[in-house]
Amino acid sequence: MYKPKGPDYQDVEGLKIPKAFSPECLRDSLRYKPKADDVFIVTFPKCGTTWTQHIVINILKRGLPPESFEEFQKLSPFMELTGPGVVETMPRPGAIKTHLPFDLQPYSLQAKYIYITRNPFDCCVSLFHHSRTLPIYQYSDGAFEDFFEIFINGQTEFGDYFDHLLSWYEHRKDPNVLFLVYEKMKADTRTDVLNIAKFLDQEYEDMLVKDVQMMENILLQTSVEYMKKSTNKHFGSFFGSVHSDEDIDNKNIPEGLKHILNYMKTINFKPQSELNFVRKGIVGDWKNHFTPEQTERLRRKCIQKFEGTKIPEFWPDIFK
Ligand code: PPS
Repeated sequence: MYKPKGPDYQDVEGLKIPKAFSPECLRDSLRYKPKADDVFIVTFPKCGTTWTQHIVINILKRGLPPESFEEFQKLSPFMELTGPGVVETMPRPGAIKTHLPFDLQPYSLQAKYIYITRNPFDCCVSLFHHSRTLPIYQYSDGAFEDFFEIFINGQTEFGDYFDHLLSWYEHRKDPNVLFLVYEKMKADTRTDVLNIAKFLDQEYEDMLVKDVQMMENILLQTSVEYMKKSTNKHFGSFFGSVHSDEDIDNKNIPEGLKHILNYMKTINFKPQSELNFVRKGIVGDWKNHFTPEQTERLRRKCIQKFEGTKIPEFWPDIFK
């Protein structure tokens, strides 16, 4: 029987995560108790997390981009990867990244949650490239036809795309949830930057309305081209390189990152100085990947899963 080959994952607490991640960091993250001033940026992977993180950080820093990749990671740690210790010591205001479905997300009515979704077709393509690009997945030879099966059957990291989205969609009108759509944010970034600012604090929205130049700077500093330059090199030096024991011990980095660097010593890969983490950042790249049969199958799955919701209205080009 045909068994599609997927990226290297592991099951922890019923959730698939990359095999390179520390299981303890995930377990500890699930037990994290949110603080009243916590802001979480939550997504299914590849739906616009990094973009939203940069927008939030630029707003919190009043128009300045993160000074360095290290500062970005400190201000916006990926909790399941680093472990929650880093969140406890995060400089505030900051914003915590997670990829958790609602039922697993550490939740408090006092904390804020920004959820961003993206159409499943482009999400599937983006996650396919992500898995091929990062050596930890051991998937550089992965085929799209295999990955498509993994995605449509809900066997990717962080679970089923549809269940993830539906779990947060139910909460889209909660006062402590801001629900965003990648394609809408792409079409009118300015409006969503203002929405995010207002959600963080009315003071930030007022600041951006008043300071037109600051708004322009933020739009520039969170553009795909700008982020390619500021991000991809750093991903290469971290996730595309072999690190010595001494280097790992000396690095002042969280346990979860050390776990990954140690894992990388156990696998074979060709080091790369740059990784295309910020890749194309466009809408509709799926048309370059899907066969007519795959398009029809995923469309049918969407219709079945989104029944009774207004989710198809997010993507009128796909669900005419
Ligand atoms: S991750 O690994 O889950 O954190 O990835 P995530 O950041 O959610 O998604 C990566 C995709 O978002 C694109 N991207 C952007 N799009 C628009 N504007 C900006 N500034 C931007 N930055 C990143 C990135 O290119 C990935 O999409 P694809 O389709 O692969 O290009």
